[in-house]
Order: sequence, then C-alpha cells, then structure tokens
Amino acid sequence: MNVKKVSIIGVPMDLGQNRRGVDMGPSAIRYAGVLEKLESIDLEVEDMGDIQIDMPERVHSDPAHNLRNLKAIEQANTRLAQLVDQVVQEGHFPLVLGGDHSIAIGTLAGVSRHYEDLGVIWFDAHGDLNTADTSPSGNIHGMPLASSMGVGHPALTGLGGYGPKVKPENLVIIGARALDQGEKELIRQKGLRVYTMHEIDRMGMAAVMREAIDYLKERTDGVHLSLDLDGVDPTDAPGVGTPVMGGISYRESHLAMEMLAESGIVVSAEFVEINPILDEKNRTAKVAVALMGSLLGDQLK
Ligand code: 4U7
Ligand code: MN
Ligand code: MN
Ligand code: MN
Repeated sequence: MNVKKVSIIGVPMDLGQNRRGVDMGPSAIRYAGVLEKLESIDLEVEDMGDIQIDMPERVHSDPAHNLRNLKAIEQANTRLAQLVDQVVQEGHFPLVLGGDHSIAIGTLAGVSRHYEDLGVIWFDAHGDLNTADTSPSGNIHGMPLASSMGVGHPALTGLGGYGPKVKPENLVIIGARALDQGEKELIRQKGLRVYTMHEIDRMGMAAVMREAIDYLKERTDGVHLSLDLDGVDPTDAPGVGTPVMGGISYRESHLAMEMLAESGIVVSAEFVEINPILDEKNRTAKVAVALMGSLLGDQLK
C-alpha cells in the first residue's frame, strides 16, 4: 500500500444506538497501542485527537421520525466530514476511530468528494441499510450505508452538501448474518454485492476477498474500508453492542486485511462499534489495532 502518512481521527460518539459506552472506543483503541503499532511498521502517524461531540440535553427518541438523535448526529458528522476532507486534501490516509457506525456517514462525505468512483467495503454482521421507514430500532447506526447510497432522510443522504456518496454497484458487504427484512429488499432492489457468512463458509475468505478486490479494482478509483468490529465473531471481539454469533474469525479477518494491503486499493478506513464497557480486558480494541496493522502493511514489511 502506498500510504504516505496516516492521520488518526477519534469520534467519541454513541448517539447512533441505545447502549452507552461506544463513545469510549477511541480511548480504548489508543490504549491498545494504535500509534505504537503503526509506527512499528514505519508509517508516519499523526494523531489529530478527538472531534468534539455536543451531547443533546437528553437522549431523546423521536417516535415521529424513528431517527434517534438525528440533529446531534448530523452535527457531529458534518464536523467529521470537514476534517476527513482536509486530511485527504493533504494527501494523508484518514484512519477514523469510532464511535458508533453512524459516523461512516461523515467519513464517506469527507472522502467521497475526492473520488469519482469511490468503492466501499462494508465489513459487518449487519447491512446498515435501514431507513426510518424500515428500521426496527430507530437507531441511526443501522442506517449509514443506506444513507451514503442516497436512500433515507435528506439530513443524512445530503450530509456535506452532496449525495449520494457511493454508487450501489461500487459497494461490497462482507460478513453479513443479521439482515432485516427491509434491508433484504433494498439489497435485491439495488442488486448489491453481498458476501454473507454463507458465501464465506462456502468459498473461503481468500476467494471472497480475491473476487471483491478484483471487482472493485476494475470499477473504482479508491476504496474506503468501513470495519464494524461486530463483523468479527464475538468469541474474538466480545466488546460490541450488537454481537451476532457465527462471524468472521480472527484469522479470516487478518487474511482479509492482508489481501487488502497487498492490493493497494484502500485509501481510507474506519474501525467502529467497540464498546469497552462490554469488552474483556480491552481485547476487542487490541483486535482492532492488530487489524489496522495488517491493513496498513504489517505483514509486507
Ligand atoms: B451496526 C439493526 F434491528 N439492524 O437497524 C437496527 F437488528 O452498525 C441493528 O451494524 C443495527 O452495529 C446494527 O437497529 C448497526 C437491528
Ligand atoms: Mn485527492
Ligand atoms: Mn454491525
Ligand atoms: Mn455497522
């Protein structure tokens, strides 16, 4: 991978879901040694600290809209988008630390303006393809992929003043095993490329990644990796808010990162949904740091 300098941005936000704790993700990842890890593989790293998150006076559910904390999430993501935009402009690799997955809306808003045909790899147990109309929870962390594709509330689809951020055909989902009915319909309607656990079991991770990389390499001019730690099996990554059994193993996830590193197609990444309160001795953050290392070339040096 041709990474010049990595710029780390923390987003201590948990407003996209119900359980407190994901806002501590960036601290847990730093504590697990992200800077040391990346420096050990000879990367130049700059830690830009955390962006400021304004807490709403009280966490309100908005039953009329089914979009919990919409305003605060819009604000935080607007800030994040500006910072990511600036980092890409400077020619650095943005590495965003979540926070809940709703922050992908901001990361993608910042990255996508620099690419005609941005590709996205969505590594997740979930599709994150809900809208207010289909969401069983009203939680915006279940909506960022739909929003970035241009489906959903205008405050989210139009974040950063433009949209959509990614074309449905430039998108690959890996690790899905908990899709809601409305998400399945959107997948069918848009013809999305989804490698569920079924495909990973049948084909093996190496073949899945080979296919996904070849596919994206041909049609995109850069790929963003959005990695939700709940894509990894809960035995390896227990510190997440919405664990789902039967996930991607530690080894398979490393293989995926190593193949991405070899491919040289990844231009930005985010690691999200780590909840230190639910974790065991910061294991999940350590897994995240190890994966970041592999993604950025640990095994190639
Ligand atoms: B995550 C869910 F209903 N689909 O929309 C929803 F199952 O970012 C879960 O992938 C979403 O962790 C999980 O609330 C969002 C639910
Ligand atoms: Mn550029
Ligand atoms: Mn998930
Ligand atoms: Mn997710």
